[in-house]
Amino acid sequence: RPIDELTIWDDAKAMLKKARAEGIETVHERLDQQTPHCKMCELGTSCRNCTMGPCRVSEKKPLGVCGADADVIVARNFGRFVAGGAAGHSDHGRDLIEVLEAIVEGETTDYKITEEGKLRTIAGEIGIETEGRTVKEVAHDVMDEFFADFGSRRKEVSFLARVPQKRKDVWAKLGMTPRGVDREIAEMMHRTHMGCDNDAPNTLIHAARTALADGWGGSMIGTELSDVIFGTPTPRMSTANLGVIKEDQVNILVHGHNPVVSEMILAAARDPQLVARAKELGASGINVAGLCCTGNELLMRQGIPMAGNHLMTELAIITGAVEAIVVDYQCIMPSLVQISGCYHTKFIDTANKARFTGGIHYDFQPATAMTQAKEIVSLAVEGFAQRDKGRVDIPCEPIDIMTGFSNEAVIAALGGSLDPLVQAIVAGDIRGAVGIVGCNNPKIKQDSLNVGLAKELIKRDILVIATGCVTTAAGKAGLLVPEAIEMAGPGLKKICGSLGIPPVLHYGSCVDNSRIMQLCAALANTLNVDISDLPVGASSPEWYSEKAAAIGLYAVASGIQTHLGHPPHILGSKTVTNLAVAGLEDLVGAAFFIEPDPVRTAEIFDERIKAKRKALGL
Ligand code: BF8
Ligand code: SF4
Repeated sequence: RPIDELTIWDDAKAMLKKARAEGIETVHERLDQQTPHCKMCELGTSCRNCTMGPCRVSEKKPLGVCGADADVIVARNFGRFVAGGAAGHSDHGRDLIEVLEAIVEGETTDYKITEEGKLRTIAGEIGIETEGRTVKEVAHDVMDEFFADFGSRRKEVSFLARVPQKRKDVWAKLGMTPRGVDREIAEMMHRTHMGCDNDAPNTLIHAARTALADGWGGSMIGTELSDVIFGTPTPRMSTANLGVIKEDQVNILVHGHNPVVSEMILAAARDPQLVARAKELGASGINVAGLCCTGNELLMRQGIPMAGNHLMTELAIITGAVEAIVVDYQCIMPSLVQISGCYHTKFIDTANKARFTGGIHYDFQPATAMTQAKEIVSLAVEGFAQRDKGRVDIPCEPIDIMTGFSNEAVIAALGGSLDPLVQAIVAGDIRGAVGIVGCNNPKIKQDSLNVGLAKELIKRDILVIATGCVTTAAGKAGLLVPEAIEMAGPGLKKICGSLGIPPVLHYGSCVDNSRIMQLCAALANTLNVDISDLPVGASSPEWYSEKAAAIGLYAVASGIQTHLGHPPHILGSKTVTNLAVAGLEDLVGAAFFIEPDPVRTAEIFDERIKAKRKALGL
């Protein structure tokens, strides 16, 4: 396909041209090789769950060897897909509990409890005594409580304390209340074994329960403990696009999701000895820039620059100016090892659960984190001498962005409570809000929908909250700076203008979608309504991953209408598809809608927001 059809960005186009000139294959060429995809897999009607199969069901052959029909097979496949996403987020959350454990047990001094106040607030919310107790005592109990949230012995995960009672009643009635994070994921694997849950709607209810265990369990724990350990984000300025890579510096890209590794890399990169060594080798300093969600984590808390989102990860290396790419887990294309091999770039993986053949491996542990981080940064610094200056091409100047909108920061900006936001919604200056979240997908022109939808919504006085890979897209489009109010409708322009904030707020990584859930729950509690009564929506226009499916499903199950730019692999079952796009509305007060056009998507959100406002008497 011609490069102009692949992306809306000039920096991406320049690097795709360079890749083609240098004979380097990217995600786009590999997609072309894989197209057309298997139709059965696209429809979700192929099953490999046992060795009586694999089976592919169709009108001609409607049953698998065991007798499973298309509904059962599609529901099982989708259930496992969601479980994969919930597992990713939640295992990330568990890693934060383990870091907290290492702090409490005195195994590490590299990590600390930075936000004692937040730790005590969380403890109070989940029923842990804080009065007259030391921070370590409280942290110990929080750690135990969160570890227990992953197990089997609970009626509900701890953070359900945040959920409006009306919503909890909906879940209880449907058997959708998430009990333990690992339990729901394991039960999904059990249910989808041959000969278990052979009733598609029943499987989907459990898929929703699994997703809720992610959104209100694993992800929420991940976000909250990251704040406790690394600090609650506050508004700050930074920059984005490939221009953040610096020709005269040692460039280290952090990629993946968990701040546990990337925070330490950033701290090590500020070590005076390493900086001095970089200077000895002719660099002016050490530059740490972010990719994807671990980039978002560091951007929110430390203001590091963002080199790019999912489809920029290969292209960042192709600048030829990256000494090292340091990864933890999730969304790291294995092709990055191959592309690093075409340059002097060192590919360094840091998690035993996410190793890459051909990468340099560190078994990163809390007890040795800073020592390991310094070794990694040192590898990058020494690599500067091997850079081939003739192959360096940094295609643009960076663009300014504003970041750091945690709920705490928003409430502080509003003067201490959500009331001014509620008043702005009541007055109609802010008609509603939509979270645009998730990924890039090479099947879609990169960021065309992410940016297109954000622009259409703010025009209509609908506040946009961005997380994950949508962040860099919104940033590059100039939407994450206060001046972007010029692209917004009059009400949003007035409110954001008076607060000095952009009409698109960066709320963090994908795990941080839990911040949006918490905000919705707080708004619903303030108004004494259910989340499904709020004039809000969610969208993942260019999603690709299992995690995005889990996020979409927990949003819907929490009562938030959710848009997807393209369908998951469920269209082979009418029962499953109808449930997803309609039936769920009756059950949980929200459903998915699939729409590839951003203008039409904004219209659909607009209609829904109008109806919700009317029902609230606004
Ligand atoms: O968790 S948005 S491509 S990086 S899955 Fe991945 Fe999608 Fe990016 Fe973050 Ni989220
Ligand atoms: Fe085929 Fe049933 Fe086995 Fe799936 S579980 S592979 S449909 S026999």
